[in-house]
Amino acid sequence: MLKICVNMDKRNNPAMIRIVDLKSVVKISGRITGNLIIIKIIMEVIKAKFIKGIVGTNDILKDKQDQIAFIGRSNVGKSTLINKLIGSKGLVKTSGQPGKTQQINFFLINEDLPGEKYFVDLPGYGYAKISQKHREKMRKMILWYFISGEANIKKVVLIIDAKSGLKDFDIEMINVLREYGHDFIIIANKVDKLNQKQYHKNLMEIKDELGEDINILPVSAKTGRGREKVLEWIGI
Ligand SMILES: Nc1nc2c(ncn2[C@@H]2O[C@H](COP(=O)(O)OP(=O)(O)O)[C@@H](O)[C@H]2O)c(=O)[nH]1
Ligand SMILES: [Mg+2]
Repeated sequence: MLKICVNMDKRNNPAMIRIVDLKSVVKISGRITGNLIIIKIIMEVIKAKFIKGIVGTNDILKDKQDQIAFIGRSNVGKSTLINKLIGSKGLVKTSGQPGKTQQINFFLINEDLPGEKYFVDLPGYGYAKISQKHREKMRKMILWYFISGEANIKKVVLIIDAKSGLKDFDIEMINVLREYGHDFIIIANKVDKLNQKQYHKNLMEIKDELGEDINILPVSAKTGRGREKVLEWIGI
């Protein structure tokens, strides 16, 4: 919770706006239109720590804390993106061995600060070198997390590779997220690998496939492009 105090002058006009807790606020801008005060507050990830990894039902799911879920196929850059968002190089293990993270990992973001929440890193799906049986187990665990209703999922970040576009698993996930009413965004990562022409072509194709109402953001976890927009959407 962010506390904002507005001191009124004698004519009841807002004379001074004071942000009480400034610790995770990095930029504030404001304007007054008529009797409306519009304030834009950009916040930052100040701290992040690993809490635990789970493989099924667990007490942490019942925690009242909001969860922001990150999901994507193996190797789309999910770990790199989470690290970029939290400003850490190595809290989330990126992998020369994709598919290594086979748990649902909970990270606590901005503990005791406004916007405190969990980032939940789900296992990457589709790593070629694991057995079909194991892959199916991962798929079921991912679906259980979104369908069971046990987790307090506030928002979902679905990451795809902007170069290779939508795959079967992404479509399956999007259908599940729509069906269960989750608020989600699609991040087209690795746009730094595309030239201008490919960029427009690939983004158009994705939009054509999913419909105009879809929330899609071009991002590069490598260069940091789109980072602020993602944080803003997440509600940091
Ligand atoms: N060019 C480029 N490479 C990226 C980007 N994000 C991740 N990568 C690379 O993609 C590979 C897989 O990244 P990782 O975060 O481990 O993927 P994950 O399996 O989805 O967690 C690594 O070699 C990363 O350095 C990006 O935005 N641009
Ligand atoms: Mg990973």
